[in-house]
Amino acid sequence: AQALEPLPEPSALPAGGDAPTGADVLLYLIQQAKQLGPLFRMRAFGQENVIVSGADVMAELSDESRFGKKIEASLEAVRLILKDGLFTAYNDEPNWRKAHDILMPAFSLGAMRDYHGPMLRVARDLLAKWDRAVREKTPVDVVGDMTRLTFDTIGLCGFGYDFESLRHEEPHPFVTAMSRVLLYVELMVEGPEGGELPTEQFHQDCALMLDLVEEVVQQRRASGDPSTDDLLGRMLHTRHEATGAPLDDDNIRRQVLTFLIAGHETTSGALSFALYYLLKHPAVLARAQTEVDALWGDTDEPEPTYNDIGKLGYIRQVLSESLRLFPTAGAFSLTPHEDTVIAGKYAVRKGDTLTVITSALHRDPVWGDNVELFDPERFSPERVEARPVHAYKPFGNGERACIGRQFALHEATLVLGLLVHRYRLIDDTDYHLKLKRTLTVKPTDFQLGLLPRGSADRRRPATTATGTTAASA
Ligand code: FDE
Repeated sequence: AQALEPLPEPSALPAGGDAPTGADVLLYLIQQAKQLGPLFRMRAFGQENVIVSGADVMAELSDESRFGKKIEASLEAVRLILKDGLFTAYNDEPNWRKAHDILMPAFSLGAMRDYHGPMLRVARDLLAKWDRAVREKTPVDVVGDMTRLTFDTIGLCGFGYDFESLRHEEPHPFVTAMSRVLLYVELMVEGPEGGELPTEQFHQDCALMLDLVEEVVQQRRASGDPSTDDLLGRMLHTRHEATGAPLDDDNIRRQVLTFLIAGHETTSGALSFALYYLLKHPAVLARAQTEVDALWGDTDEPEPTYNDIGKLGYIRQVLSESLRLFPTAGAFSLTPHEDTVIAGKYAVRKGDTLTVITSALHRDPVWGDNVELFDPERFSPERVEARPVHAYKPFGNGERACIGRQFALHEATLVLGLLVHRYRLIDDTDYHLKLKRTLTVKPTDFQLGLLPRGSADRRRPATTATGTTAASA
């Protein structure tokens, strides 16, 4: 057997000696991974993590007989509000299996057919809002509006509840409270800036969120609707097949909160990054537009069907590539079931936190020589086939992987398709990507100019800035 070695560690903290916080942590870890390799040890904020960024190591850690999800410090903090909801439940908490089994059918491909209509309704609210911006010649706030869109979508599809945030200027109070709660959670882990945690505010915000959830549940109960077509219906009216028990009321509240948070934060970030990359890569945008034009033709009122979404293969590649460079759920953590040795030479113990920095994994050398280059061709079917499957984990791993994956991809493909079909994207402000992180990572201060596309745009063969046709580029 190979001799054991200590894990590499960063030699010193970056300039200033302070541990980086917020979005800088991510950039710092991506940088360190490039220097220290696929595995290294990181001590910060009183915690010790093994940072994982190599595709080979990820393949090893994907073995669920040896490793499982770890609720590390930040998820432990999120548990203050989400308790034993799916995202934050411990693996051995009975409510995880129960809710997982009850809710899985609500995320099957078949279920997506039912969500398509409400998704389209919300997408049209977005188009109405952005058409107004076009008429008034004002730029749009991409992240704000993507957040409104994804929040309204999960509300309507999951719970039959219309938050109507796209129809209002102010962000929804739930979203405002939630952002502060996520910030608070981050401060709990990384240490409060002024020395004090805004605990009073935190409790108020949690109460506001739980009240709203209560209202959503009560409205459904009062309607007497016994259907099990959406998440809430399934939670209220199905029993766990294995045990015959339904979900209890407190757990239902935690699941609704979980879906409202998980269902919109990550998806809005993914859409925002995709728009950013489309804005900065005219040849890619032109090719995406060629794809939607071929499907929907020269009309301002396309009627996307459920089946159309499966035909938007290139738009889907754009999303996949955006999620490679900036997976919006930036990390997930695993722990070995028993003391063990990884990568043939590093000893790790049961309970240790092995944190996969997904954006660093997605820059492993298996991705080629130019890992920073945005190139949706990486996700052409042949190239996906040729790559080790565990090199790409934007939705986490194994049993605890994202239950909302198909939902998020259907929604995001539909919306991106509609947007590039309808608008030209104008970079008036020469936007430079700036990141913001609270639990998830997103662009920030991202203003986008829009012009309507007309028949002339749709007829013209798509050309790139350098004049080659996009389809052959
Ligand atoms: C989950 C998830 C994950 C894992 C985490 C850990 O492991 O820790 C991840 C990575 C994710 N997710 C990601 C994502 C991205 C996107 C875009 C999304 N995501 C979306 C969504 C939507 C919805 C509704 C969701 N999502 C949900 C969810 C849930 C519930 C969960 C948990 C699961 C379990 O069971 O655990 C998740 N997600 Fe996601």
